[in-house]
Amino acid sequence: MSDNELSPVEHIKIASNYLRGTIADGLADELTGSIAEDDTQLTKFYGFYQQDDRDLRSERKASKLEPHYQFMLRLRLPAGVVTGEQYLAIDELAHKYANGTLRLTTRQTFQYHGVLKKHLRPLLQAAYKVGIDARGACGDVNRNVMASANPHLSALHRDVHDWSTKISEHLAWKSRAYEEIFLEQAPQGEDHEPIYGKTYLPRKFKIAIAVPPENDVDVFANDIGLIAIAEGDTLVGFNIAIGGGMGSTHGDEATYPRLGSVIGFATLEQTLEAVQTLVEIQRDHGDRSNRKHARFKYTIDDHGIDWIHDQMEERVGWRLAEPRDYEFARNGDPLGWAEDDAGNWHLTLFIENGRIADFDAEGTAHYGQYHGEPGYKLMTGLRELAKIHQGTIRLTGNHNLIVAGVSPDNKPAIEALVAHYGLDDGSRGSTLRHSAMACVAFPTCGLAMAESERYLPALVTELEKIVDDAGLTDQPIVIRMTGCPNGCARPFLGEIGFVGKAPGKYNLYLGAGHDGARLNKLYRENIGEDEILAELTPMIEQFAAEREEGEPFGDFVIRAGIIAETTEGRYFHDNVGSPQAA
Ligand code: SRM
Ligand code: SF4
Repeated sequence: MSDNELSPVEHIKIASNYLRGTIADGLADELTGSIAEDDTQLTKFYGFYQQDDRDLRSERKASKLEPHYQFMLRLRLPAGVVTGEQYLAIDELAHKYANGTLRLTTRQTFQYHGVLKKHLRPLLQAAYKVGIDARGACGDVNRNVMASANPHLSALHRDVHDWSTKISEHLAWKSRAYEEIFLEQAPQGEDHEPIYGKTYLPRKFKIAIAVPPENDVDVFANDIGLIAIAEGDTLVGFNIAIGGGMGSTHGDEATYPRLGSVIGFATLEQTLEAVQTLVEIQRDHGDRSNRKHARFKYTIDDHGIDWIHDQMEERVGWRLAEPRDYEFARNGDPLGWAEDDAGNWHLTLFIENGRIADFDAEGTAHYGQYHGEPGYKLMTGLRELAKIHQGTIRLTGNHNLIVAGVSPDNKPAIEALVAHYGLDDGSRGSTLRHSAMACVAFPTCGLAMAESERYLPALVTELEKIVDDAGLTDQPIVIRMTGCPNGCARPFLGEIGFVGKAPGKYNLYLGAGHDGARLNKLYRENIGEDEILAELTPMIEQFAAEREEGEPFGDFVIRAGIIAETTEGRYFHDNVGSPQAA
């Protein structure tokens, strides 16, 4: 490819001297709250994005002020595991350097919002002191490696956690720019990126590990999904699924969500080599001219799975074995207490939309920007819990939180705090609410077209009435909402998916698999709350009357002829609407 055909971001990477750009100068410039435009592409590799407060945008413009620049900072946390001590440090930093809230993400890590430029360096230094960095949390490299969080198969989960860390370290970018710019360490010789080279990857890259029967990480939404295969309690290898991704653009059928294709089985000895090789195939063949066509899923669909096998064999000298049998039951989190095989306890708590905050008597946090239950001291409650907890804290891919490894002796004290602060161990909110997930969107996300995190709770309240009236109070229906089609809460894996189109308007998608193994399909376009409720009410009533025993909602809408099945990502845009209308 000639240099002229490369996308602007490729040129920025090439000229950056291994990601340095002019970031250090930008941090020192006190005249503006922002950094240079080219550097905003580079800082993603360090885990942070330049944003502005969209709630204040028009007010600031009217007052002829620059936008209220601030940064979102995401930590790298393989498998989403921290100690109590690390949790306390993360909580403290939210108050000291961010907006006093924490956001659990859909990929098992913590995000800070509202970080001012002058606070970026101190925040990253303080996180580093407790053993946490943000290297590669965003950017054109491998991102946070996810792993099944549900602890009920503990021996396997320990192994899988180790694998997520191993892969994360192996694929982390290596330039010393992170240490030099943010930890203020002296340069040490030449930089070298053994896997990525100077231009890194054409686009973001994501890896997750699932432990069947739980698909709590939505393994098929990743560029590489590893499905743990065990003999008894012993991990023997992984089925490898490739080419998952959610991102798409409204009205552009060349873009589409795609679920990973299971291409084979790798033994433990082969796994790291297989993963690195797949990353290298994407490095060498991914589209570097058009970022909308640059994810691994398009490289795969353009060349075919056989080509991937051939490429792998050429590079490593062996082929993957046939995939082993596996079965997923669901992609949600079972809430509440679970005991493991060693007699320890794990408590999964529901965190609505992943937002950890203390809500005041009016039910708001951070100057009214976030809404929750009036008087709910979630952030304080979790902090108190972390103070006495001796095990780890694990984040889930559904932005919930697990108090993991509680000894029988410590369990009563944890239970007392859960009761005191009214934390939701599954006994408070409805089944429907517990199955719902929203992306961040307003006020921080620069790409949001509609509200998501701040609106979904109210919509769920309306849907709860319909579900209760239909006698389906205990029926889990996976609901996903995003403020745009980039897909950050994996909306195309919702049995009911809402994707923002404009303020107050959403596309409604139906029919994903309850186990995260089938995409949904567009049912209605650009509709508001009244139309959403009018569409869903008869459908939910029909489901209550006609469903077969154990039949999930996503399967029912297809069997009942309400929506056509999406069999593959590239057919996502076919038969849109009802099968009758197609
Ligand atoms: Fe995402 C961009 C938030 C998970 C697909 N995502 C963004 C940005 C950074 C907006 C931007 O580029 O300016 C959002 C920042 C919002 C904010 O204010 O915090 C953002 N994404 C998030 C998080 C925080 C949503 C959440 O509610 O938790 C998730 C952070 C995960 C993490 O810890 O790493 C998050 N994003 C995802 C996922 C889900 C997943 O990976 O399982 C997806 C779909 C899977 C995929 O990658 O295809 C996802 N985000 C995107 C895309 C579309 C990528 C594409 O292939 O087209 C963008 C836009 C882009 O990259 O151009 C995006
Ligand atoms: Fe922002 Fe869109 Fe991602 Fe939601 S899905 S956080 S609106 S980029």
